[in-house]
Amino acid sequence: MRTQVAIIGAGPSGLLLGQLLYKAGIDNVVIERQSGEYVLGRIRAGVLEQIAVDLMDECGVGARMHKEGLVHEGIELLFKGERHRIDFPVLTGGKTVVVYGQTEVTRDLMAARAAEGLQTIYEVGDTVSLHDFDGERPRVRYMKDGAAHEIECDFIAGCDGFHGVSRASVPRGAITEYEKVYPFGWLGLLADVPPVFHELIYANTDRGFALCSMRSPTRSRYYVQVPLTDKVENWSDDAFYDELALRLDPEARERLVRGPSLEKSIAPLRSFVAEPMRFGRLFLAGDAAHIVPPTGAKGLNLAASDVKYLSRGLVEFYRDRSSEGIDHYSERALKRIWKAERFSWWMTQLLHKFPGEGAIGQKLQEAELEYLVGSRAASTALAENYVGLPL
Ligand code: RFL
Ligand code: PHB
Repeated sequence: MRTQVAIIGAGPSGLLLGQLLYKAGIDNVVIERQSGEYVLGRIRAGVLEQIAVDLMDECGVGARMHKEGLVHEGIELLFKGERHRIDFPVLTGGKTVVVYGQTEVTRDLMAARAAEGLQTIYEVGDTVSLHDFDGERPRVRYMKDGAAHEIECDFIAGCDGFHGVSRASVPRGAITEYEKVYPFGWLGLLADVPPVFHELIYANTDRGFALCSMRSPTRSRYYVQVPLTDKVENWSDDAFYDELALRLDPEARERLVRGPSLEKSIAPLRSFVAEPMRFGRLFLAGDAAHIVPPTGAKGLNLAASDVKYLSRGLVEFYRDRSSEGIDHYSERALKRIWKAERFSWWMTQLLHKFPGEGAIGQKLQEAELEYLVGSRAASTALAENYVGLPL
């Protein structure tokens, strides 16, 4: 088989890239390890920056997002038992975010891909291998239903997430990795109950961090910080709600509606960047190149901005015969990535309980939070990062 761009991974990065390239007349094939249903079953991000919203529109898949997505004009910070609102439009000149689940983003992109008859090869397991991307004719090999296949292409886009094969295929000496692993995780629960509040609540408490998020007016997504040693099997739904309630203010606690979990899982927290993001004719995008702790809601949004830069570069290559865009892809993307890494790290260290930091750690966080909500300059810094820095 031959295509122009072989895309590894059918997560948001790979599907967004495929759709943007298709719109520009660039042929592409997506190769995914899992089944489509499996990909849709992973409950992840919930908050879209305007850049991600615009990209969905550019892909021609924005209709349902505009109908069902919830425009949010602020978040609440809860500390010392009280909530304080950060108003995005007031602080950022009118900007907002949209609450629309990654599952729905993925579903809309998969549907568009299927409707256009574009090729997605699912369920290839761990059989993908990348070849000759240091030359002009890269190839991707994989096994499907017991048969070996090869795709010849002009470029490979590694959109296969943190544990994917693309980054791992780069010679060790050609890549520098920066990593920080946090000493706790997030236990998340999804349930068909109305959210405790119409905006997201980020809570700093002496029992640890909690987040009240949502997917719709009838579906809630809640998280509590847990030790890395905790096992999800040992957290009953009741135990989860009991712990969440202890981390909320009295009003929110009062309004907390309990319901059976549709999904419950523990995610580790990590900051990670691999530099550069290009090796010959292989490009990395999204979680394949970088991870942020979810506290700043930046992971999916960074995937979107990577794809925006990369698709632009590839379109320029084919349409204008210019390699300027792809030559600067890594450098341009990394500038934005490092800013989001910084913001996500900062939100994480501000809101979580760090083992060993003790009472002074808690007091220092509370002092910073008080400064944050009391200073327009500090609130603005949070708001402009949360809604997304310009491209
Ligand atoms: P993905 O979504 O991991 O998709 C990669 C795809 O590649 C496939 N794959 C392979 N395919 C072929 N061959 C191989 N060898 C392969 N290896 C892997 C995988 O099966 C998968 O389908 O990466 P992508 O597309 O770059 O998207 C990144 C986002 O998923 C991620 O950044 C966000 O989910 C992060 N994130 C959040 N981001 C936000 O912007 N806002 C949020 O509110 C937010 N909340 C979150 C989050 C992530 C979380 N977890 C669980 C990590 C909340 C959580 C709890
Ligand atoms: C979510 O709804 O899953 C979510 C929202 C905000 C975050 C992280 C996760 O910062």
